[in-house]
Amino acid sequence: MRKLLVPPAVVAAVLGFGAAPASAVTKPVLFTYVYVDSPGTDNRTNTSLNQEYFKLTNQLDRPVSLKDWSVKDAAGKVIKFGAITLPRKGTFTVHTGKGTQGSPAGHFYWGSGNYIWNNTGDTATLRSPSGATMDTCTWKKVVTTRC
Ligand SMILES: [Ca+2]
Repeated sequence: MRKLLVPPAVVAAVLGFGAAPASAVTKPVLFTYVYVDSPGTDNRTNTSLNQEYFKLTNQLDRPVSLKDWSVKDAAGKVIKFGAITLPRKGTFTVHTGKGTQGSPAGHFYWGSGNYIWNNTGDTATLRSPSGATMDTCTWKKVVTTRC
């Protein structure tokens, strides 16, 4: 019986070698920044509360709905998002205090009357509607940093 010899290049093409890998984005939305310590005294004014915030960034090249996604701190305080959509590669800022959702554009408000993020250490956890952990950001000292 005659052997069918297949040139290596053909085998590679059939198996998909050399093609761009289908890169799965494991974290479509990330914590990119936390500001856990409001400037000045923690006097619980709304201005001070809103100077404590975090940022979420969409890694994808398409919009992502954050409806029913949630963020919680280590103590279990939770914010669940309503019908908001992160634009492609877009970033939202979520402030601790009160404000008009989406005003200015890209800014949202936890609506808390007290600080959420512990200055000396905490963990922010982002969850999808199914409860899957999508990202975390942990700090152990006062930080103004990227996650
Ligand atoms: Ca704080």
